Amino acid sequence: MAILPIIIAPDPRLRQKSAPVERVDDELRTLMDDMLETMYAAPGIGLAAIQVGVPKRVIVMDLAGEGEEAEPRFFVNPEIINPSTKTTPYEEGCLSVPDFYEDVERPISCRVRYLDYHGEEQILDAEGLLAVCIQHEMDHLEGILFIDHLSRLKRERILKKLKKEQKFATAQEDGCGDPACNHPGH
Ligand code: GNR
Ligand code: NI
Repeated sequence: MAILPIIIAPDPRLRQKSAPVERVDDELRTLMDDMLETMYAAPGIGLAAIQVGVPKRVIVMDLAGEGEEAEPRFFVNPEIINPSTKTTPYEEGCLSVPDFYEDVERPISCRVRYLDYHGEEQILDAEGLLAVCIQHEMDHLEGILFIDHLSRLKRERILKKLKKEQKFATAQEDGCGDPACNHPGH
């Protein structure tokens, strides 16, 4: 198992559309195991493969609370069949948009068809946090982030802050701790 680096916005890789998986084999299961370990380490409750740079339609999830028994879930080639017309807001976050939390309005429930860890077809009726998380992860497979559901002003503000933080982090790696540093190359 391995912890993989999580891609942070704005990074064009997060905007890719992920491709369907052709076969659920041991190689794919290794990816799913690594994704799960990466998600637990972050920590997060869901992770799409594109967040670790793999443009495949694969999602891992575990909604178990602290102190509860782990309940890992794996979704390959998921499809949402019948989202409810009724929607509800939920305060979302994203490992690729660290430290920002905003309400997003989504269908309150949905049915999902997918392949599980063993490549078996499954159907799941999702509501509550499960429905929120599945829809958030399905968005990732289309190159969509939760901030795309916000106003343009809010989204641009968040992306600007993320860009600035990453610039600062890079400057520090280069041996410069000054965020106002204008040296060429910073
Ligand atoms: O860890 C996560 N928490 C979360 C909270 C509310 C709505 C969605 C999520 S998913 C997120 C992990 C993540 O970024 N998955 O793509
Ligand atoms: Ni996310």
